[in-house]
Amino acid sequence: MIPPIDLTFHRGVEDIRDLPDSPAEVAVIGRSNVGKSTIVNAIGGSRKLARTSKTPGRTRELICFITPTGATVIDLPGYGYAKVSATDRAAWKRRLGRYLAQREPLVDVLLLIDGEVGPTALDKEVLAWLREMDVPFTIVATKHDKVKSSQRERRKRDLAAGCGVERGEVLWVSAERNVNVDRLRAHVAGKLSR
Ligand SMILES: Nc1nc2c(ncn2[C@@H]2O[C@H](COP(=O)(O)OP(=O)(O)OP(=O)(O)O)[C@@H](O)[C@H]2O)c(=O)[nH]1
Ligand SMILES: [Mg+2]
Repeated sequence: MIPPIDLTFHRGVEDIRDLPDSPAEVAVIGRSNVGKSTIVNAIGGSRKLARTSKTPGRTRELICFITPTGATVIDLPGYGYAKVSATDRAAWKRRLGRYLAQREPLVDVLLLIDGEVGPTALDKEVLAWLREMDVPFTIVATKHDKVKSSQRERRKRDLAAGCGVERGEVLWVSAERNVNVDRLRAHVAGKLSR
């Protein structure tokens, strides 16, 4: 078993200028309710690290977690929440664009795609954005446990195709059932130790 990454909550910030200096940073991005905070908890081996919720769209801050060496993991605000106003949506886009373009320590973005739902239009927009901006990213499909085993092969093929990547480039995880959490930890640990 790969041990959890030693993460502690640092702070939540509105402005990227308030993020700490860091030798390497991994950010977690994805639509509301996709399981970002749950993934941070799985990486860190504690259910209490990042707040998870049944009411999506609450977190507007960039939540920063830090390792003993000062490397950082960021839980970014979720997108695609229906009840968000157009103004808020525009503000989210501006802030995310700024973060991706300006955050120098950023070494990898984990783009979370709901395994049960597949990539939404907004997911594809974010993906196009990451590609355009040449930001390194890794696609993580969440909630593997929610996809019926009879449908998994097809779902894996469709999700990868929808994201325009090879099947092997998508890391399927279930935080709930501990599927591939080891692989995810190893992936993130590798990025943070650069
Ligand atoms: N079945 C299952 N449920 C999961 C899994 N991961 C997360 N969930 C559930 O999905 C819901 C949302 O999880 P969060 O981690 O709060 O999602 P989030 O992306 O941080 O959401 P926002 O912060 O609102 O953007 C919670 O009820 C979780 O328990 C999983 O692997 N399997
Ligand atoms: Mg969250």
